[in-house]
Amino acid sequence: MKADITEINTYAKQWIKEAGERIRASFPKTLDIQTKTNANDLVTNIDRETEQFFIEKIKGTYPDHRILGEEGYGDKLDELEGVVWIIDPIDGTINFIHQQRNFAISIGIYVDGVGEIGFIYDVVHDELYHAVKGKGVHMNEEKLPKLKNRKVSEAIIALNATWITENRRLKPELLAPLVRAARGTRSYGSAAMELVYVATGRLDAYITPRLAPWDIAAGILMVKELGGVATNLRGGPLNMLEENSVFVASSGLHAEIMKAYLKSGEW
Ligand code: 2AM
Ligand code: CA
Ligand code: CA
Ligand code: CA
Repeated sequence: MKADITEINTYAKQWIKEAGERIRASFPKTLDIQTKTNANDLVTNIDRETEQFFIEKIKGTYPDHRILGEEGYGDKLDELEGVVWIIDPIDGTINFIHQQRNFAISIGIYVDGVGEIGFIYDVVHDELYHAVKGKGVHMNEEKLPKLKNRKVSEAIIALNATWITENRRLKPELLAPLVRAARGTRSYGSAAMELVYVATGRLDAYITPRLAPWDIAAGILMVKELGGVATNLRGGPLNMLEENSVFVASSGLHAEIMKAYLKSGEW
């Protein structure tokens, strides 16, 4: 069976807009918030309901498609054959709870392990970022230009300071020279939005030691489609079946940071 990418794309867009409408409609209501692995690892009824909404739609239309979703209502996968929807129903749950902004729905659609379609929906701003392999990236109807290459000295780099404390996954002694050399650092608390910001040029790079496939499945397609590079911190490929460290930037900046700051491989 050959996947009809155009049809899948049309349905996905319709469903993600509908899911966004439901999330916006939930704002006045009280959230049911629960913890997962620790006191700061939160999930709400809206995360769960949104994932279940997508699963019902996908399974109802495409019973043979499989789903990898953060909240666990999808399938258990150990390979990526066929059509796989990689879904984060709300990326940036803490922001969703505390700020009602800086969160997004993220969906990557992979066929036999190859990323074909990526959607990241900034629900609050009604901004739908949409990549189709070989056809570029759009924000709503507007086509995004290719990434600009900036030097480290002119770059804004997304980095979360938590990672220098938590098991020192980003070693301060390795990171400090890069932080010092860059124009600035930022942290937004939503990997999907940080990847979108790299795609739009609001950020020049994003470095983080641990993300799940649903955090990055859509966003890395956008960055790559615009000429950027997405690897792990060692410069190797990203695996959509396990957690990865992630380093994303325009190609020149990626090479410069890899060579001058991440080269030691002590990550
Ligand atoms: P979430 O909001 O969907 O949980 C916060 O800096 C970013 O890291 C968010 O994209 C968040 O996604 C993600 N995140 C939170 N907990 C994580 C974990 N245990 N492993 C990997 N990514 C995580
Ligand atoms: Ca989560
Ligand atoms: Ca996430
Ligand atoms: Ca999530």
